Amino acid sequence: MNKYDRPEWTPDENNEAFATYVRKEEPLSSSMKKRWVKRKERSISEYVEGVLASDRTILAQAITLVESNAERHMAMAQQLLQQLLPHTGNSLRIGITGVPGAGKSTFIEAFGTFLCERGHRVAVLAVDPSSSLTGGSILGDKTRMEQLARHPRAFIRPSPSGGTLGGVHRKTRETMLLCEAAGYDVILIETVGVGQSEGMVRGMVDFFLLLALTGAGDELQGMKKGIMELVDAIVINKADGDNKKRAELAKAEYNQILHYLRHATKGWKTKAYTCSALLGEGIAEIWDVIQQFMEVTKKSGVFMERRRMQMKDWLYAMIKDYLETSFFAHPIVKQTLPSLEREVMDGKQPVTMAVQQLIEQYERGAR
Ligand SMILES: Nc1nc2c(ncn2[C@@H]2O[C@H](COP(=O)(O)OP(=O)(O)O)[C@@H](O)[C@H]2O)c(=O)[nH]1
Ligand SMILES: [Mg+2]
Repeated sequence: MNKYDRPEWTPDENNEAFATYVRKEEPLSSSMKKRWVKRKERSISEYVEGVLASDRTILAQAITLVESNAERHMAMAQQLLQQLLPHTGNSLRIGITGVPGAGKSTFIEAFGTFLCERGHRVAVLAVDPSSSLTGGSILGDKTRMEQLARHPRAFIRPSPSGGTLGGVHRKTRETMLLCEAAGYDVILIETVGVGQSEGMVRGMVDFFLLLALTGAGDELQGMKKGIMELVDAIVINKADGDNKKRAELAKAEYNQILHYLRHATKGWKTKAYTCSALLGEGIAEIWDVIQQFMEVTKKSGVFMERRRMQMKDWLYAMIKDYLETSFFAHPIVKQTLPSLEREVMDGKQPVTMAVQQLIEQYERGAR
């Protein structure tokens, strides 16, 4: 011990006759530190007020709450959503899909910035059903939307990871509602996983856009017709430099095929367009198309009807998800299923009978 660490009048050694001694400061143990640093938890009303006041820090924390898989947080998040619900729904929800490398992030950067500059407030979310494996997707992306991320009117949130009860789907929808309550009037949702998230995103947006590339011939062959029937516009990106002519050709090809396909939205003809997300060309035209779409579908009632159906679908999806989770977690199912599975695989029991047997046991146990 250094002589400056203690008063001169203390004895050299600690001893019983002397009740106090000066102890050298010890570093905080990690558990102490955790307790020290842990933020005081916000109350629901603090969240509500913060989100409604468009406080970005509180909005981000509210989203974290919604994304949490902890039961206590889920209960809080639901109370929060309940209170915010009257302030939601006032945005235009746009989904953007396309193969990796099509330029989705670059497009969102250009389109989002364009909208911010016109006075809109833009929230960007990503849906990636595989993100629990790969980790935050937008941030791991090559294109990081640096310009948009710095814009005071924009809010970017990477993809949540799965977990129980609706996982990614529920979290993205609820995050969207929080952003709306915070005053973001355009929500852009980028799909990241290929081929698994299109249906999910279609189920939560008003306008769905497919970014495509030239070399359409091959791509068209490989592209599932199904996706083309889900979208409200096909935008051939990278229409710049040498690629410009080919993009125009691809546009014509797509338009020809679209002619024979079912349209995703009643009363709206899905068409192909070109743009260069990199140069910002064609972006304003796409915004015009989306505004036309809004006008047409709001007038015809298709817009509101879709939103109502989306809520209904969401309800049923959540019920199914809940039942599935609770079924497979039930002790009787957990106990019986492995042997039943073997019997079915070995051909000793027909599948239907095995299912019936399992359900009967489960229902008896659940009663
Ligand atoms: N020439 C050109 N390149 C582009 C354009 N849009 C995106 N890219 C490039 O294509 C690559 C993939 O873009 P990214 O936005 O990350 O695609 P994502 O995987 O669909 O999100 C990047 O290197 C971009 O710079 C465009 O309009 N023109
Ligand atoms: Mg991307």
